[in-house]
Order: sequence, then C-alpha cells, then structure tokens
Amino acid sequence: MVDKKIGMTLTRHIYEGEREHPDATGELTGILNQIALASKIVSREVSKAGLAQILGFTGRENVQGENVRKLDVFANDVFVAAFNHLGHFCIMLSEEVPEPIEIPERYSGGQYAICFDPLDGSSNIDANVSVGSIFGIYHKISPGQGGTKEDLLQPGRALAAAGYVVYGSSTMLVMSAGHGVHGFTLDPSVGEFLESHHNIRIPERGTIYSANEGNYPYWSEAVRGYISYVKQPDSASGRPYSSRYIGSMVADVHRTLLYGGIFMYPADTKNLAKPHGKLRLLYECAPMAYLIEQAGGAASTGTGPVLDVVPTEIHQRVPFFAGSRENVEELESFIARYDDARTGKAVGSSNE
Ligand code: AHM
Ligand code: MG
Repeated sequence: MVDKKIGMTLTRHIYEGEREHPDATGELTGILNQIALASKIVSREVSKAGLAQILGFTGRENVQGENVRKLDVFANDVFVAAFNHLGHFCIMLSEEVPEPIEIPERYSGGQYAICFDPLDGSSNIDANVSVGSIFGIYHKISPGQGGTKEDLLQPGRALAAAGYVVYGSSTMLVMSAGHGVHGFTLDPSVGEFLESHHNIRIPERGTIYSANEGNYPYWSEAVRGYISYVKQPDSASGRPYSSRYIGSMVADVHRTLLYGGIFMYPADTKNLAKPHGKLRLLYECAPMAYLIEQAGGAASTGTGPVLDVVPTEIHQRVPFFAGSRENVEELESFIARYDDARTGKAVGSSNE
C-alpha cells in the first residue's frame, strides 16, 4: 500500500493550506510553486557548478563557448524571471539589485511584494559549501496599481509567508505561511519537493553557539561577555556549548532550527560603515526571524524582536541573534545588564 505521506508534495501542502482558508485567492500557492521551480533550477546549477565552470567567474566563456555568469547573478536572473510575469507581485527586492525591481505594467496588479536573496553565502561556492536562497512575502499596502517602496519597507511581523532553500547534501525548502514551519526535500528523481519535516519545532534550549568569532575583538562588551559565558563549564546548563559556524547563513540557521542553540551576527566596530552587523533585514534577517518564531524560537536584534523592526531603508542591516528561546533570552539579558551598567542603572531594575 502506498503511504499517503508520499504524496505530500510542496504543492499539495500549500494547496491544502489555502483550502482551509475560504478567503484565500490561490495567489500564495502560485507564488510558492514558482519559488519551488526557480529553486530547482538554481539547485541544478549549484550542483554542477564545478562541471559547468561557472563558479567564481563572470563574463567568461564556458567550454561550449557560451557566456557564463557568476552563480549569484544567475540565481538572481532565475528568480526575477520566475516572478516578474506571474501577475501576483507588485514589486520585488533582491540583494543583487540596488533599487526595487519593478514589474512590467501588464503584470503589476499583484497583491504581494517579495524580498529575496537569490544566493546567500555565495562566497562559499568555490569550496563546495552549502549555500541558500531566502525569501519573504508581504501583502501589498500601497494604493493603486503597481508597488512602491512602501510595500517593501514593512516590519517582519507583517510577513504573509517566508522561507529558504538550502542547497546542501540535499536540497531542502523550508517555509511557513503562518501555520508552523515545514520542510520539503527535493527528490531529484521525480523533480518534486516532498514533505520531509512536518511542523518543525526548535528546542527550547540548545548547546550550540554559532558566530564568526574572528570578530570577537570588535564586538560589544555584552556580546563578548556572553561568548565567554557559553564557554564556561557548567554541567547543569550544558556549558561549554559547542561551536559551529559554516559562514553561510541559510545552513547555519537551518542547523539551529533543527538542533537548537543560537546563531548570531552581532554589530561590530571593525567596519564603522556597518555598525549594525552584516546581515540585511529585509531578505535575510526578517524571513529567518519569522521562521524561527513560527518554530517556537526567538530572533532578536539584542534589544528586541527582529520582526518588530520597522525598516527605513531597503538594504538595511541589523544585528541578529536567533535560535532557541532560552538562549536568545539569555543573550538579551547580557545586553540589558551591560546597558544598565553603562547607564548606571542597578542590574535587574525594570525598564519603565
Ligand atoms: P552574502 O549575502 O554576501 O552572501 O553575505 C551573507 C553571508 C551569510 O550567509 C553569512 O552568515 C555571513 O555572510 C558570513 O559572514 P562572515 O564571512 O563575515 O562570517
Ligand atoms: Mg546574502
């Protein structure tokens, strides 16, 4: 007998989700299907990057004498082509493009805006390390036909859906449309994403910390204090924690979602032009924060939920601390304590 779970494709999952909501228009189904299609194409190219000689080069010719593009540029082109004639979007934002991407007028009547990072962590590709795509989908809020920056500059709390695709030892799409987080693994033999992880829940507390510790000297005293704390032996809380850092956000967040712990990219003083860390709010941090919260975890800038940050610029960066709820709260308590010490307030005093 065929197990009915075998038939739970991404498409069916989304369709069934929409069926439970009679007011749903089916647009989100169309969008997620298109994301799945684009990510299958990107996955195919990522997996044969070395063979196709498209890694690390741009504007060069491959063995067939065709022009080749860097893989992140290729991925951007694939996602843009998948979205801009769909009719479901009014505007798009990509990490690869400085300004919002307008939709051709004929197709610009869609009721959604999308922010995406087509290929995050692409500096890892030459070493065959996992990379990923990230997306966040918002309802259109601007009046009239077409979209404006207003549709993109929304807090993560307003996300209608978000997800990522990790191109790792297998390709996996993890998404939420506000009803839990679900993971789908690409079965290349049938070309379908099949549900492999239903309702992912992040552990309440984990014993892995994940950060680029080379930046330690440039972090705030509070973050340095927290990192010293996680290394101090304490059997009750499982310290010292293990350190794991891939340097590819999608892979690091994916592991954190499944195993628990804390992933972070704090602000640092190394580059004064980047006082808010490295990661971008709209297409890196907010979608990941949405997934982590949907899975029962927490995502913070250090002083409050990432999802509550109201963006003022499309390529804005924020400090990012995400993972198991207890770990993130612990990190926040370090920041509050150091802030209190700086401002002369007694540790543990209230914030009123
Ligand atoms: P990118 O968008 O240019 O790929 O940069 C983002 C990546 C993330 O995937 C990762 O978390 C981070 O940069 C790693 O940065 P670092 O090398 O400073 O540790
Ligand atoms: Mg990126």
